[in-house]
Amino acid sequence: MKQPFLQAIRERVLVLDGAMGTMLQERGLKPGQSPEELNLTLPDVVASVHQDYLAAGADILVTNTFGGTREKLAHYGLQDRLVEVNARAVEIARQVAGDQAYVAASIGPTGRFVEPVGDLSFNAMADLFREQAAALIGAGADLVTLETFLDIKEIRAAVIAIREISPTIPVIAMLTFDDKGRSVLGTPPEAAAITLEAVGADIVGSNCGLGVDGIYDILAAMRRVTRLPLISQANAGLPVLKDGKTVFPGTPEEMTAYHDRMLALGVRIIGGCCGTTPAHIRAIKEALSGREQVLCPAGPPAGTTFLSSRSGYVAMGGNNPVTIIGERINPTGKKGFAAELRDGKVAYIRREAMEQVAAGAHLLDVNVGTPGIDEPAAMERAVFCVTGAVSVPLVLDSSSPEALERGLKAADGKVLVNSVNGEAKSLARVLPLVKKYGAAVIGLTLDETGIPDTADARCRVAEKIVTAAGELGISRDNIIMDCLTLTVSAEQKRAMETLAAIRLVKERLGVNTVLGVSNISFGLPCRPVISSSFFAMAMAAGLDAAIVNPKEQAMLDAWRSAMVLLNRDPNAAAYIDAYKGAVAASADIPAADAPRDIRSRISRAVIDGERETIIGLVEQAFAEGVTPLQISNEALLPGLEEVGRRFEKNIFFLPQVMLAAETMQTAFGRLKQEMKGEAFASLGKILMATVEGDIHDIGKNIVCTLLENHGFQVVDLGKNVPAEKIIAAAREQGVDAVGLSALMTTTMAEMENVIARLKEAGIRTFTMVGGAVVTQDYADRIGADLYARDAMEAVARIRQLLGK
Ligand code: HCB
Repeated sequence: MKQPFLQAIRERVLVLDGAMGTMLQERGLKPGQSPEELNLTLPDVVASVHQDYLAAGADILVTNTFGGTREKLAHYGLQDRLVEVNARAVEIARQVAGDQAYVAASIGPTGRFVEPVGDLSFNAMADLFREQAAALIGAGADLVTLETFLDIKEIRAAVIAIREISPTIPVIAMLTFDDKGRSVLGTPPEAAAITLEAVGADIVGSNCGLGVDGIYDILAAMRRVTRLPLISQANAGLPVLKDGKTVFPGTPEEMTAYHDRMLALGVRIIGGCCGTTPAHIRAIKEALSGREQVLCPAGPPAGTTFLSSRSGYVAMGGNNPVTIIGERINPTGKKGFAAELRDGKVAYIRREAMEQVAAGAHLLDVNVGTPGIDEPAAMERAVFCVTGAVSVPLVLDSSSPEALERGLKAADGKVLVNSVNGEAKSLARVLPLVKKYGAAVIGLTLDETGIPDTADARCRVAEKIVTAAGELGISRDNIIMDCLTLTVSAEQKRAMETLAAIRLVKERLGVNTVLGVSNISFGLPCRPVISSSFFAMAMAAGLDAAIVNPKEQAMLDAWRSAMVLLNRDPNAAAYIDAYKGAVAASADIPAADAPRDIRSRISRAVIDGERETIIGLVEQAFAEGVTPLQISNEALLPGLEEVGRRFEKNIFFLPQVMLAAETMQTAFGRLKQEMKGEAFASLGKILMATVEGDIHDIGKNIVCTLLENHGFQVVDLGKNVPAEKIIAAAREQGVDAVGLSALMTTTMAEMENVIARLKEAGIRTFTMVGGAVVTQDYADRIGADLYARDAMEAVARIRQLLGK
């Protein structure tokens, strides 16, 4: 009998096997064939790969089910055989493993993204994983391994789905990172580890994408925020192109070079990914034998509460600076915002999210509770909007469990739920959501009897919350206690009792604390004076987080000075940075340098991804006499260029770029209508396409519009267009020129292919190429007739070429 898996990795480092796909290709898997189908048609071939890895010393054999979700199997018409394909794979691995190795059920990404980045709902994504995991676990896998995920939201949905089926099966969760240390959708390793641990992964780490050195850096970053065992599954070095073939240059010996450092980091499973073979696995096994394998993951200090978003994270408690939670996304007392919520609009939310973060908020509270609305739907909209606009983690604030659950599904990372209280009903409804969706929770020290008068009684309510949470497996690090601020003008004696309660719950229960501060000054003149003083006193009493208006200068002043006085701002660096050269601060921080000129406002709207407001701004520009071309060249394009710059500097990530691109397209749709008014006789017929592999089409669309606008008939084949389709259309339509667009170095080569094939097919039409990375020199090299730097040049040069 084998030891339970999690116990085994506590005692020694296990070796996981190497690449499956390349091994199957060597044994006859043809390009375009489903690797998973071999579980049914050639089980012996699959078994022979497992045998080779077992013989090389692997302690864990990974099933041939990476593409075994319904979504992936459907590409090969195998969706109706899902249970068979997955269960058979477990049986094959089990037969080989016997008692010598564990069987890990592999699950890979679906190839789709979750809303709002993609078009699949959280529920639909979770269903895909639930179905595959049920087949794998039902067939007796010892553990599940989630590999090569690119999107934190997708892998989060996968872990949640698996935990619904089995709360106990060991789950490994791995993302792939690039050499800048981010996943494709912008998630750093720390945020990934925080989110995956929160939803119930037992082991976190990284596979694919990088060699051992790169994976080591990723795991070291994860170790800063988690104490979980880690896994390393590196490629055999970074791939290089040799004689037209991808080759992984890492030798077996190189794969073992980081072992000592990996072990010291608390890596408990080492395996291989692309390019690794049984020889690599044997080298890893040999290198491990005889080494000291003590379990020593240092990890973050106890008592730290971590929260995460898609692209960032926050550490709360301990010696970290007090966390500022922006309170402004709350319709209470804000008629305009409440009206927007009823109309399903999000402009206020986006603006407040950006302004509060710019003013210094580390987390944003999102409350959309107002009468007469569908609160769960509004919560989802708000979460999508805030996560698209800023990268701070969220606090979901609602008394409706339905709205909380919708928000928890919509979120990208580990959020803070606001709130649970000591009432039995609240504990029963809120805590299971916190556990299932991997959140932290604010506990309010009140119960059926109301808010207790004394600090001691509030602490007893806090204890009740901590105990109930503990019974569900929610740790103290994930409970932030709110000892409740009462209005000092009404109940003057109770302000100090709140501060006493903060000290008491921290001392007795070891949990972090939060306060909604502003309530203290209700009913008094010059509220910021009282609020900020109370805030400073609460921080001195040990407060870890505060829900405040970060745009209120007095609050930020109190926070910055308290951080110096409490020794949480080393060398007062942040304080000096904020106030150097400052004259006496006075009013609220103004809305971030609001641009006046309409062109700048349009640029700004593109950068901020304001799809709802962009049309209004374009209309205003028309009214001011700005021409469509000026709007395009002097407002929209500069905005998008800035987006590109921020993307390059890792300030923006793909979701923000996509939002900006959609905003740009929305505006351009309106410009196109405006330009259509000008009719010309057709000067010629031009076919336009973005080449295969490339989905950038904004530039190509602009070229199409300007060509149409200047009297050409345009046949627009769209983006990611295969060469055959371009050639067939050029032949059938008898076009005068074919214009190709490509924006990536990797897709430029496809333009050369298309031009060569047009020539081969005997189609004598002019060819034009363009797109950010293309140059005149490159155009000459691939035999294009002309190159255009921008859309105006495309029109001018086509006219010149065709003599029009
Ligand atoms: Co994209 N992206 N992107 N992206 N993206 C770029 C292009 C990078 C340069 C950003 C970077 O890394 N610095 C980079 C390419 C690097 C490279 O290879 N050198 C890049 C990457 C890597 C990627 C992904 C791989 C990211 C990822 O997933 N990790 C991915 C690609 C997926 C794929 O294509 N298979 C990706 C995705 C996206 C979207 C979807 C988020 C979005 C595109 C939305 C859409 O087009 N519908 C996007 C965007 C918007 C950009 C940036 C920010 C802007 C591109 C753009 O539209 N520019 C761009 C960064 C940048 O360029 N600063 C970034 C504005 C237009 C008007 O310029 O050059 O296309 P243009 O067109 C001009 C001109 O060239 C000429 O006229 C136009 C008008 O004046 N022209 C032609 C264009 N086509 C012509 C054809 C002709 O025949 C003649 C003239």
